[in-house]
Amino acid sequence: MKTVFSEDHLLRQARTELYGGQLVEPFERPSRARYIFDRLKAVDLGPVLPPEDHGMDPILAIHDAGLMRFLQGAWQEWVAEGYKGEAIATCWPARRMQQRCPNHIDGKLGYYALATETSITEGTWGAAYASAQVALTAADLVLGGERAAFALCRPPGHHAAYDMYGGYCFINNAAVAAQWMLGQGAKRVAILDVDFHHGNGTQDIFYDRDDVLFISLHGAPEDAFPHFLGYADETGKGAGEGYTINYPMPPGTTFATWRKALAAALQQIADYAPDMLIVSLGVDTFETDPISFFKLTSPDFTTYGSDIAGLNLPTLFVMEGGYDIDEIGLNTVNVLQGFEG
Ligand code: Q9C
Ligand code: ZN
Repeated sequence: MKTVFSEDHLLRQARTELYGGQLVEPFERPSRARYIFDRLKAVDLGPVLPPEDHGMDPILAIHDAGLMRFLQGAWQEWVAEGYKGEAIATCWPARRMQQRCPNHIDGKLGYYALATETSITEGTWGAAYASAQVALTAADLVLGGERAAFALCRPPGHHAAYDMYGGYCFINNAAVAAQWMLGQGAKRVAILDVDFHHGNGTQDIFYDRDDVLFISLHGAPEDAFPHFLGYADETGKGAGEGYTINYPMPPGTTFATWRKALAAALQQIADYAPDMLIVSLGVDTFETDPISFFKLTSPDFTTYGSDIAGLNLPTLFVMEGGYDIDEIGLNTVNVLQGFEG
């Protein structure tokens, strides 16, 4: 399997994440990508290619132009205000307040952020842009006839909604790739989100559409981030009714339970008969992930990679989360190797 990867992920080197009332070293850190890259090389998964620049148009086909402009300028505005730390939202347009974008950087951060753990830093936009180009270039490989490709994206994307960033995500790489596939001739695309967290951004983007089926397996919102989306009764709206499917699962969920949800999801994808499959691949379902509560073991990742291959669909894997960094390479590449059989 070919991988697409950009060193520009290194532009995102945040020093702080707001966690447990403290500013800690972010869980989403540059070494994640290096460990995955090292494992790909160690098992000789296949060639690693740089991204080709597809420009802004495929990104603006998914995201609000205001959000993209904001992400490009936020750091400069923050510094100009004289602030010393990294840019973090501190106030929100909460219930019964105006949904209008203010001028002040503090107001803009609150307007566009969906959570406060994710700081914006000097290189954040450059890394997010490169990550989206990685997904687009890997999508081209699948469009060009490859059985599968791996977009080693960093930063991740599935929490980024039409006009919101957060949960370590700025541009929804999987959604950008799906829309690109549709523009290049695919009639229907399925997105299977196996990251521990609900893919709220991807769901939001395609909620009223029937040309993208979105299925997510995740920690139940009662107990897990993003807390305000991902319930089983969210099934799409309008033309999209029935084309969003959620499998929320409780703390302690083991592979046996998780795999039953996956089997149901795979059947629903087969029934939908898409031209292509995108897997939002987060390995934070691992038993020792520091911020998650599922109990998958390293061999389980191989097993479910093989399950996904059973669909026999052209498949694009897009990297999302996974924070047990010592094992992130093994677990991620296990999925890809399991898929290849
Ligand atoms: N107590 C991704 O995996 N904070 N994002 C969780 C846990 C945010 C995860 C706090 C986690 C975001 C792409
Ligand atoms: Zn996650």
